[in-house]
Amino acid sequence: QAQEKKMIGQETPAQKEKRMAWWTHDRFGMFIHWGLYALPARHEWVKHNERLTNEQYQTYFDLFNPNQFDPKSWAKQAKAAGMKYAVLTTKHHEGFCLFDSRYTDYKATNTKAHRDLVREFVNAFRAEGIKVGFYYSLIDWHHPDFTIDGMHPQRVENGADSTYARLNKGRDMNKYRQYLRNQISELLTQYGKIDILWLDFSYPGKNGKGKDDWDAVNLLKMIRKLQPGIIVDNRLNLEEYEDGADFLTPEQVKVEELAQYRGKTWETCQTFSGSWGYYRDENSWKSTHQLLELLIGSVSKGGNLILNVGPTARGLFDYRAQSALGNIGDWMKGNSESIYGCTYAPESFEVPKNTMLTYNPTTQRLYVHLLEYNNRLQLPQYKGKIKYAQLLHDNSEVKFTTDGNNIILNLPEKQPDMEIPVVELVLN
Ligand code: H79
Repeated sequence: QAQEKKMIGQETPAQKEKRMAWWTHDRFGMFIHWGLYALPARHEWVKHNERLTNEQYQTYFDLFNPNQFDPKSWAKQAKAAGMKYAVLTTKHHEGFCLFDSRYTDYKATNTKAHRDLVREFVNAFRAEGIKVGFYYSLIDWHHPDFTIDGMHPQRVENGADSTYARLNKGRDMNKYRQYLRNQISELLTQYGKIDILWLDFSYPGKNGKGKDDWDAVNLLKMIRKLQPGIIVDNRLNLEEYEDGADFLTPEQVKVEELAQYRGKTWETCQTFSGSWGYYRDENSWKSTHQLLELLIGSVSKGGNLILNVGPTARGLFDYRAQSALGNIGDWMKGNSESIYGCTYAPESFEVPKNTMLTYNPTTQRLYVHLLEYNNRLQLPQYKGKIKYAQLLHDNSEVKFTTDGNNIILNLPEKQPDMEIPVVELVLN
């Protein structure tokens, strides 16, 4: 039954489960996309989208001055929102390094920041008991050896092979591969224990890049050797290997589409407003209800959610992000038991109308999330399966009656002051 796939290392499934136990339990993390793109404040792909040259982009390097950078405040906000791990962009596609790399001058220490921003992030989040992860872009639109491909800011639309060959004269991917290795090695040796490595991303095919361009097998071997406990995403293009990735990464996928990942190990990454970097004029901010649906929906399908913040160029979380995080925290304060350690419900429990279910296999509690409030909630075919019911946030009893094979919950007339109330069911 189990598909035979090649192996890079020799970890057993049981060993992998143990290595990933904290991550699977914790369910909820913070993504942080911060870089020079916070200055133009119109998408982290601005260099690509507007085909900016290195020279044009240099303005942002020269003016980068995050004089309100306070990672302790970031960490406190993440913790208050109930997030258990955080992943920071140490370098995004633009190539700018937030850390003090020996292998480039294109780094935060050479800007008005004059500091290793990655080190301060690591220290601040660790101090709050939050696990730390590094996002590192495989793509690099600044490095002189990274070849111009179909996604590069200097790409040519429908360019012939000969055109690309001419454009790439003098660029040497061997050197870039070594740079990649060197920098990842720095990140995994100079900052203590790193819990997650989030590499982004492969786009194999014509005018693309994939595993051979990164020397991905050897890169992953090095990563595992330097940090044996680390958890690595699936964007190295090593799909042909059983152990080429630790988790799948559905990006900005709708809640309804998460069902397809059931039974796999995955984390969906989501944004507040669409872009990942700070985007001043974006008007598509999700409501608290939508954000909570993403969190609950992920757990109800057996996965994690990593929710992104794009700090401003000065180093602050934008007020809209602060307020969204606060609202999530308000909900988590009363209801986090339906998130941590939870997964999808056993098949024998039908999902009641306008609800999402999560289940804690250890305590055997079933959680019914009331997306649209109705004080008489029907639990179809639940007769005989339930011992007791209560609201999760205040442990107040919810009485119920039977109607054929169904259970009817008699919830309070008026919705409790809670964005999405949760009923906790003690099972028979
Ligand atoms: O780092 C974040 C994104 O920048 C990166 N991965 C997450 C974690 C990523 N976003 N999208 N993609 C990778 C896939 C590429 C999408 C594109 Fe486009 C569509 C590139 C060009 C068109 C999105 C829309 C980016 C620019 C316009």
